[in-house]
Amino acid sequence: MAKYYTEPSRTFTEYLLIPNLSTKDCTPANVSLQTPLVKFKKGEKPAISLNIPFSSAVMQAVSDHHMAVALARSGGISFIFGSQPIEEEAEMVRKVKGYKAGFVVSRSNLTPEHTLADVLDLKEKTGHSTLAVTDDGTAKGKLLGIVKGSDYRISRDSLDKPISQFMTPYSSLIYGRLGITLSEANDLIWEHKINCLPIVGDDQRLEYLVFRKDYEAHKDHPNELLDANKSYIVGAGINTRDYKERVPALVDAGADVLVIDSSDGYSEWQRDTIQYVKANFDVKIGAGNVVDREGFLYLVESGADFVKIGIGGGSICITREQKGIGRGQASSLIEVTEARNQYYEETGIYIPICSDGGIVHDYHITLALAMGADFVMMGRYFARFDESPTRKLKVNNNFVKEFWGEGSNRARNWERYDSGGKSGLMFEEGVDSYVPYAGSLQENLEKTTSKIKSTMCNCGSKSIAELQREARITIVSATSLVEGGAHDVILKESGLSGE
Ligand code: RVP
Repeated sequence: MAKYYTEPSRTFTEYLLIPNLSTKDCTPANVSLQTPLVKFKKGEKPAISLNIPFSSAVMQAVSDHHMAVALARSGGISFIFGSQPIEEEAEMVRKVKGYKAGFVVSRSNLTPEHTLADVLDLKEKTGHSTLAVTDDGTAKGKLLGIVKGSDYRISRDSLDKPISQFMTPYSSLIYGRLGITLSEANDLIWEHKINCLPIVGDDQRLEYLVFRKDYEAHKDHPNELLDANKSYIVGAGINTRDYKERVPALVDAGADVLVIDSSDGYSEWQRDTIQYVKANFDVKIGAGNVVDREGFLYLVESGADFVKIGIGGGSICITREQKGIGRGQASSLIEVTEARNQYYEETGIYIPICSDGGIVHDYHITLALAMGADFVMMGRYFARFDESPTRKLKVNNNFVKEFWGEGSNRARNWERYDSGGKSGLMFEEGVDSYVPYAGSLQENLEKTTSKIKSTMCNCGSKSIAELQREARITIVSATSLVEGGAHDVILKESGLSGE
């Protein structure tokens, strides 16, 4: 006979946190959101920790190299989507690893033979007013000069004037040598009152440009998630089909951590994939998704460095409707956390849990952490920002961004839903949708993290570990849910949105 669970499967909205005593030192400024990303032994430190408990979903509409840089800059991690050709995914990883905070590869380049008309044309296209002049017009060519707005006068100079006649030539340029630190570069920028410092390698090759404004931005990101070489940390999605080709390429590109991306991770395919990676590479690997104790322990015993929880709760996910599998995210987390804590007591090995999908309100993140998650993975949340890879459109007079599920016809990521049969997507498990455009990642993250910290202070917790230990959580009744929002008043239009 089938096993029946006595408790219904519940989700975040059905729970609330009850405040604990807030001591005077428990202020948002004293709250740390640092959290382990990968497993570690009692008394030791994890090889990788996040500075904020946020990861962006392994999705075409969410995690490309731009998102990865922006999120790592704020202290979290992106997992670059794996539903693309291997070389393209590896290239995105390479771009993140090659991105030096503050050092940018020049994106507007011309040769000395180009003309003022070409300069104006490129400026119009890119919006960059500083252009590098190289022998071959590429970002890594021999640097021959720089053109900035003050080098020409549109009213006087003829449009066919060659760049060689008005650029600031290499011999008069202030430049830095490759290997210089960002703060040394900044000193040169200040000393010489310039806005842009080219960084030059052997044979006068242009390597990077450092802009005054980027240095300021760098100082605004104290939480940056960097590896030992000061490159941003990045993750990448893999599947259980082509891992023998995909993993070597991703490791070679510099991926710090991999994750097997699957809607149902309780499978021998996942075990084989983890064991292959562990036997051949020194790279961390997370696995999932599972929703119960058995699935969790299976992946842990297979060697997973973290485990991802959640089936069917994603905003664009229709797996529950299509296949009738899944579980409320809160119930999954509560059961898996218990298994994780017991495993820790028995073995002294702590396995981080990632709560994936179904975060609708910011407070759901705090609840997920209180219920035992070490970090969350979000798709919809990040899809709304400038940094997500999709188009921003105006629909019914509102700005929106496109957002589609990996199981939708649009993404055709059949490997994620693969049950070992024929390759190809037989039916959809995700939808194609819009999400309201919400602006920049940094601004939104600041707002969300300040809410989390504030709630943690209410709960008397200065760290996520403390919150997991001390939180008191209650189920809410359907009637008290109504009382939780504004009620029995006539709402005025408000410009201040909740999220
Ligand atoms: P959400 O944050 O609620 O948008 O959920 C994102 C999660 O949804 C992903 O991390 C993934 O686990 C899941 N997903 C992605 N595509 C699909 C689908 O098409 N069904 N589901």
